[in-house]
Amino acid sequence: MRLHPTLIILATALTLPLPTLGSETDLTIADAYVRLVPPGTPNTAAFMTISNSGSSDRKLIQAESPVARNAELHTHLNDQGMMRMRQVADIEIKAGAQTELKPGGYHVMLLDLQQPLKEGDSVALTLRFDDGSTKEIDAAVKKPQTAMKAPTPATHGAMKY
Ligand SMILES: [Cu+2]
Repeated sequence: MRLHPTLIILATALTLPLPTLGSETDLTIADAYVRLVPPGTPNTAAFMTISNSGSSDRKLIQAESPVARNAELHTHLNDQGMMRMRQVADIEIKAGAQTELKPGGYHVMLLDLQQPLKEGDSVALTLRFDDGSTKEIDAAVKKPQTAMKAPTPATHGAMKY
């Protein structure tokens, strides 16, 4: 029996593995939370663990949230014993590794809060990565970790922008 060439091509195409749908599925976000701050505090920060199961390095390049007028990517630097925040262009998540955003390190800074946040509230965050993919997550508002070793509790609030 002779198969029509078109049928052969069709049959071959059907047996090919499905194309991978971008690298969006390579990234997973866990333990996302937003630090509870006293009412009237203009800014807060979001923390999370980002895991990259893919084979190429990824970068978090942008964040936004409806609760804040602006969101920035920040890190903390130890400047002669003083922990200072600095804006960074991106936060890298190496292939096969994970990057923790945590107090005293990387964080998503939420600037100019549009509403007071209560413990247990859920804050929507949109995270944008360098491959063009985005992740929508919900972060619970939580009290600051007692393990946080900031030199003064007011470090975040006292920062000037
Ligand atoms: Cu910050």
